[in-house]
Amino acid sequence: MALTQHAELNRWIDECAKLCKPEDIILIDGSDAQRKALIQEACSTGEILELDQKKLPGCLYHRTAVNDVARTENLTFICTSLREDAGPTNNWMSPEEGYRRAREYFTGSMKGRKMYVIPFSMGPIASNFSKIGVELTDSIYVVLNMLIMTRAGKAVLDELGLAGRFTKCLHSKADLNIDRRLILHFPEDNTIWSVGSGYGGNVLLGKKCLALRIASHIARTEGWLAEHMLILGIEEPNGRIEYIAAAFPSACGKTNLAMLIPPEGLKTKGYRIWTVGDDIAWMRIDTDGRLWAINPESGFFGVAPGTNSRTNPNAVITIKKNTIFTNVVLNPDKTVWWEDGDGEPAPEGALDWKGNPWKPGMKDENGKPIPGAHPNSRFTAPLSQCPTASFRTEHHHGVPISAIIFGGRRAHLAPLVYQAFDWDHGVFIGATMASERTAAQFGKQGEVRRDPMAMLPFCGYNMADYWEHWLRMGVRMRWQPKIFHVNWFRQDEKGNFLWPGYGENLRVLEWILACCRNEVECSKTAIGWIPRMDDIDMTGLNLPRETFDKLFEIDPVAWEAEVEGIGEFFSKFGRRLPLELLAQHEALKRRLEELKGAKLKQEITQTSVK
Ligand code: OXD
Ligand code: MN
Repeated sequence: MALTQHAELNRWIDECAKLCKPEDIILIDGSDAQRKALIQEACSTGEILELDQKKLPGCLYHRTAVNDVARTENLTFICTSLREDAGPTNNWMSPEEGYRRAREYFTGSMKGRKMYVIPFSMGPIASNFSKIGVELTDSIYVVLNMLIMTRAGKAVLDELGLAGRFTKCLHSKADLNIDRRLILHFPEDNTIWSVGSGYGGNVLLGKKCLALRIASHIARTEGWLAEHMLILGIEEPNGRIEYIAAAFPSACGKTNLAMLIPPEGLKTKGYRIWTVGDDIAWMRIDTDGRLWAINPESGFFGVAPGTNSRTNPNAVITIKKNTIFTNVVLNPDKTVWWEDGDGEPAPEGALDWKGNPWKPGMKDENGKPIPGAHPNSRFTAPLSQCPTASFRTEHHHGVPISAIIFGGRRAHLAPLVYQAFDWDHGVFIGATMASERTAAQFGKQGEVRRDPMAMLPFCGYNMADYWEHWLRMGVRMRWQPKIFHVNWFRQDEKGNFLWPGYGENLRVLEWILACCRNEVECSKTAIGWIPRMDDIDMTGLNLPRETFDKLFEIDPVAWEAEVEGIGEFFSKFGRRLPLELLAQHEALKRRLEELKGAKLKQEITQTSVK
């Protein structure tokens, strides 16, 4: 009997089964009974371990293969007929080559295993915003994660009906061999093929692969935006809620910002934070001419190390139950631990993320500390468990966006916050945003990595066309959100952070919303509008005047080097680069020259006065 009532879906499942040769095909219906049976099965093979069900009810533990702990960008490809359509920032392969190479790895890859068919919806089922995908996988770990991260099961098949459109997502762990691993996107076929990996970002195909790479391509043709952004609501005591969407490169604290707790000094103002999403935003222009956003996901796939009651108390509560922990320390009492988390590590009997006996203070042969949890170890938890989860996550319309924020990690260059002069300037700011490598990252420290709109690894087509699309979206909106840039990571000469970050960031968000309501006047600078000191509420913070000044210093010489770097980056895109961005680049250059001239004049006057 056919597995579903959708003829094309049945045909495709058949085709993939012939290729991968599973011993059985199981349709994921979304029921609790089926989920529990799968957990039992995965526990019996050791794929998953049940944690202490009293201390961590519903929680599970998993380890990935040692060489399979992060997204493998070098093995991730956009497979379009024309190389130029993938653009200079993506790895490209022709669809013929992609299918040919991956087919070899998929051949017989599910022998002796089951193939699970997961119908899933990105976004609330039946919302105009949402997209349906079907993932075929040989991993129960993937099924259990997808049940948290997406709306999955029979209701999605019902919505798909007899002939609905869906993204074909095929995944097999195969032999987890890094030399036979590929993450392929075929935007022209609405298809994703991922083989040889078991790491979330490579295999939860609804997330980065569908909701960003494939969705960004679809969004361009359909006239909306698929972005690597958190969505957050800020409620004032009068009940008014304004929503912002913010893009930061991976590992810059998006999850923390999305669940922010108002700082002590602002508590009396009575703000309340609503978390809509921590990673991905799909945004459309509605009939009111405004930009509305949904979070297509229904869970968090967050980085564990660094998550604690100080940095993110809401996350700590969120992951107390029904959570899957991956590559963290397993304590002898079947609880979990990670670096910079809460509590002390178990003194004896713990196992590290590789499954080796581990205790605090262990060092390798070079005397370097051996981490117990992998730095990219993760928790997968339902969004609904977050104490600040927005009541609008299931609303089909999503939430109206008042401000868009771009953020980078710059030690010296970028001020704490500045506002774009207009939409095109905001697109330029997003297109040129960058971060400096920290000691924790591979590569030369301090090196600038451009990560436009935090989409560098996630844009499914030519980045120049993507900017063009952003510019056109601005023209189509009657009410454009205002665009800002923030930098929580500015340092002094000694390398100390100038801004405390975390909950204190609300002070900056408060200013941003005041700008959106035209309630404050700003100071004009060469790079954008910055706040006047009195307009950022510093109650209870004790930030000295000179620190504030340093946070907003604009050094024309450093910015000149930045302008040069931007020029080099833009030159990669040749004639496809939108003229509007070239014009913005020229205008910035001109404003910086003026600033340099003015500073020089000031210095000369000061010297002659002395
Ligand atoms: C993520 C990422 O996992 O951006 O969200 O890498
Ligand atoms: Mn992300």
